[in-house]
Amino acid sequence: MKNILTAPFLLEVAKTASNMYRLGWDERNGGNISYLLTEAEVAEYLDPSAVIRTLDMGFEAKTLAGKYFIVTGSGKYFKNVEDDPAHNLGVFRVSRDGTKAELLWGYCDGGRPTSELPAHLMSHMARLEVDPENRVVMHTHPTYTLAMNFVHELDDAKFTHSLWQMCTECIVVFPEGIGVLPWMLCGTNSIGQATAEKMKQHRVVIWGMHGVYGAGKTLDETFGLIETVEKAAQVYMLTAHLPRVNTITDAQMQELADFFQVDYRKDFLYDL
Ligand code: 2HA
Ligand code: ZN
Repeated sequence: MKNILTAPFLLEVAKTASNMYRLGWDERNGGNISYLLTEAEVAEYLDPSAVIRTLDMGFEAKTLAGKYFIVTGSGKYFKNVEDDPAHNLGVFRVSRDGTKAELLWGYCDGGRPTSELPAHLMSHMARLEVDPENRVVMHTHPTYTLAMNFVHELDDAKFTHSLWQMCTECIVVFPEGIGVLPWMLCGTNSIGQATAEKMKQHRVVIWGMHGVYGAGKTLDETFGLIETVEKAAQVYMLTAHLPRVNTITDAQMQELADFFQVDYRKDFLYDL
């Protein structure tokens, strides 16, 4: 069996965490990543029958039963993942009844998956319904997106419209718009359910005055999605207090969406 520390999926999660840390998005233990793995991928490195510990998840993820994930650990720092994957990451399978995590590797100081596991797995369930190729859910605290939460109305259409206006390519990158939740207590099943509900329509969900969730087929795609939202929020925050001289009009956004043939949220354009 191959050494899991050389597994491309592990190396990519670790590299992504470092990248996000260096962008200033994930202070201290902020942020978490979950990545759905195939059994074949896992079996190259681990014996799927060798369960180290079984952890109660506190919710039911029935449609994920038997599925494998690599997930950042609770209380762990993105800063440290790359140097010490075994303490900061874990690989587990969701039990047959969907309520437990069967740990195969990692969390080696007795740790457990992120406290945001409900939001992660519930989001995976919601996204898989819409896109069977979805494999990644990422939570992070990008600075400008967070800043914008304090000065902009927390409304799906209005928040999306403001972001679309800030970078020409935004409407092409996230044509379905973004979902926005009010401030809610994090680490709970309720915020998990609310996130998953928004994830039925959007790959990006803002947690009001907390951070953002992104979902996608690959780590690259998901990171790129959040990066685009954050870039737009940065431009918004750098210009919000200045007189607006030029703007990307709704007609121009419509032209972009038509040209790139994306199915955009038409009700998020015009007269907001
Ligand atoms: O796990 O970001 O939302 C650290 C967090 C909680
Ligand atoms: Zn958070």
